[in-house]
Amino acid sequence: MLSAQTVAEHASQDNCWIIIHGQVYDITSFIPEHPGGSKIILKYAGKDATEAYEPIHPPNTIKDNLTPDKHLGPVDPSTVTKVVKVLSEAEKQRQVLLENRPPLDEILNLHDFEAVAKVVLPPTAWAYYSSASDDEITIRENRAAFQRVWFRPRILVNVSTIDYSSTILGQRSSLPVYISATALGKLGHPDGELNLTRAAGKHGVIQMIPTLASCSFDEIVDAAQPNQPLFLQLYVNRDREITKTIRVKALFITVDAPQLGRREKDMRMKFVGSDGTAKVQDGMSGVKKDEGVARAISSFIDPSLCWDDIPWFQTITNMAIILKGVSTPEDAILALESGCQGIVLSNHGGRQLDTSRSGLENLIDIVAALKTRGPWPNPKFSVFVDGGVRRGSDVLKALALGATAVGVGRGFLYAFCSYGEAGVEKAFKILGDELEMNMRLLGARNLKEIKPEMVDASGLRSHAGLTPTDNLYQSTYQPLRLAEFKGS
Ligand code: 173
Repeated sequence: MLSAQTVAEHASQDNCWIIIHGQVYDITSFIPEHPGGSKIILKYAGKDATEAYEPIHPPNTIKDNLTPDKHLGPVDPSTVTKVVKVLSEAEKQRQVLLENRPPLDEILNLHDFEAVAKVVLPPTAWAYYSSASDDEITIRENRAAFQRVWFRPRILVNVSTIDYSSTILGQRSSLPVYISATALGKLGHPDGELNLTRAAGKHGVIQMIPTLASCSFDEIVDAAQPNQPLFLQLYVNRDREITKTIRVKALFITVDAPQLGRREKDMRMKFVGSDGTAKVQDGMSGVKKDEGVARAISSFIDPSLCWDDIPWFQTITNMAIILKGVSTPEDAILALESGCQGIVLSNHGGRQLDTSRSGLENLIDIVAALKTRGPWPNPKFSVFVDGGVRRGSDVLKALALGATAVGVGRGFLYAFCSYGEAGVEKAFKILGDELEMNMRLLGARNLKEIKPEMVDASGLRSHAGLTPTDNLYQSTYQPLRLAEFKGS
């Protein structure tokens, strides 16, 4: 077994070993390729890098990027001295804020979690999670769209008992909501995605495991209750063989991200040091400036994925196949005709094609098109919506317009970043309470009684007057000057 002292002897650019999770790796040849730049790796040359590595790398990143001969075996734990991390002033302040966050009792809605997360998250985590592409118009439209749909409540219905439980892809769910995949949970909380798994297991909610979870697939499955259903998000890997090894109930294939969108909040973090001040730009560090956390780890995504590949997926799995990221009736019909079991109307939380429409708006055309091609609702074809869902009333609007269920990503992510598993449980409770009250006020006792007539979506297509402020443009634009008068 290697001793930590031996590892420490390999601490230079042309001879560099590091320790991650008790294993020693020779990363010398990988240094120039490291998407985060060479400087950051060299900081850990000859040392244990686990703590810095873990939150921003999915579990097998190092193994997948090095040939087996670079894996030098375990380090003798008795030789490793724990490095005491020196906290920056900004980090100390953040930890004080985290300790002093409002008690969970004071959280009244899902927006509150986001407000707390914004304060308590490390800046890189907040930037990665909250960022959306380009001018961030679609992310704002996702919220705005719900606000352009109005209720038409029915009165004098006996609403003493309300039941908002649902069945999603054949699985019982206590809410008409599932947890949508969001990557890199450990950036925001040491237990990462397990917070969601555990809370979901307790409350009968279904979690979609992200391809790029911080926790391994096995860790998540082990944290689940014996019969807890799980869905799986799939980014199709360039190496299709890897895809085969994964097994779950329903496969949500991401189809809106052949290349990741530019999330500029995330990208700019490369220019900020851990103390919040500007990083020295020496031009030599090898940092790819066009990549934030997300793009840096996205090179495995296969941009050649196309409709012709769907039959192949159908041969390797009996799971339901759902296409995540459909926006048009044309593609919805193709998905139906190619034998998929459903679609998610999603714009990837506004993180992909900016100024694409909201899933809620697309739902209208897509439901109309699907009605021409079979029974409606179609028990064999589910239509999910995600993006901007924060309230029980949002959920009801989507259901009224024909959605089978809705996905919530950031809403639950911010809940666990701020309060761990208890936060997620609270988020479920809030959504349940909001659903119950709104269904009572709407005159619907169960989800079947939520009808299209209960909403007025006539304004949904109108984007007039709702153009979001173009922040970047407005702060750089210089107004034209008027003609100058002599002597004035
Ligand atoms: O939205 C994302 O950030 C995302 O889907 C992703 C994809 C690849 C790597 C990391 C994140």
